[in-house]
Amino acid sequence: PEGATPTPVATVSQYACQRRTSTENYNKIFTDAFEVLAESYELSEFEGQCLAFRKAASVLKCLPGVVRCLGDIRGLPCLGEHTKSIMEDILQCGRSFEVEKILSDERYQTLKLFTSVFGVGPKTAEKWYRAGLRSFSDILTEPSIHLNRMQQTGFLHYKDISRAVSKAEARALGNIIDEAVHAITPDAVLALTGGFRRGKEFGHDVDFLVTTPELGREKSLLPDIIDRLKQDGILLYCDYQASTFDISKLPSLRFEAMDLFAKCFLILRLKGSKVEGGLNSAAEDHRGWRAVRVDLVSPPMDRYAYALLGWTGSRQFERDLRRFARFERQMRLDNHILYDKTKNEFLAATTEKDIFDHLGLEYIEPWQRNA
Ligand code: 8DG
Ligand code: MN
Ligand code: MN
Repeated sequence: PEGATPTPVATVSQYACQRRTSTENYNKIFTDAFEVLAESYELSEFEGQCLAFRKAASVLKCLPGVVRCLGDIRGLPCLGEHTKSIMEDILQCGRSFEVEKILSDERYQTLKLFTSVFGVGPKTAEKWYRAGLRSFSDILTEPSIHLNRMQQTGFLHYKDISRAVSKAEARALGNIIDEAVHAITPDAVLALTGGFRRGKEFGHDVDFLVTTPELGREKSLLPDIIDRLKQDGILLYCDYQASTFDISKLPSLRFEAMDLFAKCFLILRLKGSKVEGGLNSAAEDHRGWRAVRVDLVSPPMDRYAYALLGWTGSRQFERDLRRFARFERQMRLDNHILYDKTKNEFLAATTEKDIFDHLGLEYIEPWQRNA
């Protein structure tokens, strides 16, 4: 209201790694709108604008309540003129016309549909769109289109894979992986990572980190797990990438988001996943199983803390950890190492807390990393 004294807002950092962001998002109406804009810019390869909207959404996600007027966001970082005008529309009309225009755009709709298939990235989607294809049946009946194995699997299990994975299903998969790794090596170390480690109720996949205390022994771990899952008859798809990580070449490593550890992107057959309350889809009740995406990464034990921190996410949290290290500490952080450019040395860490300490950051619990 007119003349109201502005409420003092505790300073919110521009870095997600200096904010605590639980899974509770009071400003979904705004962050959903920003995500549409970010996706639209991403599909048009406007990286800067895409990132700007992702950053803005991330800032709103850490707020302890609903934004009711533009005054509520005064002083917050990462909210520019464009984001504010979108918020103003939503505050005034309950919706944003710019977002609605994107949502009804044929190109956006088609690219979103195509990239929702496992194995189809923005480039392939764009190529199909330019060829005049608009639907799955267009793609599947077009004789000139060759689908790779990943895309064939994506179409085959489309319904299952696009349905969210529940916490109960993640737990059931955890038990399956746990049994497999410990049958292979009793001293195996298994950790849940990704969104479920951050306390999310649903996810698009389930992410795990597996390793063993014996250095070098982890090299055969994923192939052995994959063999077991195959023998158990639950392996529907497997894309295994062997490690290209070489510690002796560390100083020349490029610092980037992708890591060099052994990993595999799987689709597993999960039996009897009953949702409490019995809200199973008819198809699942009929079959008694569903297909689920599972990611496994297997770093050597001395890289455990960095890998765990890197694979826990969220993506925005990871991005800002790296940005903070670089611009505020003259350090380089990635999934393998933390390097201090001033001291010219690699910093050792056995826990995530060690890494936060090196960076001079307060420890942020996994469930506070939903930036
Ligand atoms: P969701 O599955 O519930 O949708 O969310 P999520 O668990 O946060 O996302 P994710 O796509 O499964 O990624 C989890 C973390 O793993 C994320 O912080 C990024 C990180 N990650 C890497 N390397 C790779 C990689 O090569 N592929 C993928 N997909 N994720 C990677 O550090
Ligand atoms: Mn995940
Ligand atoms: Mn994943």
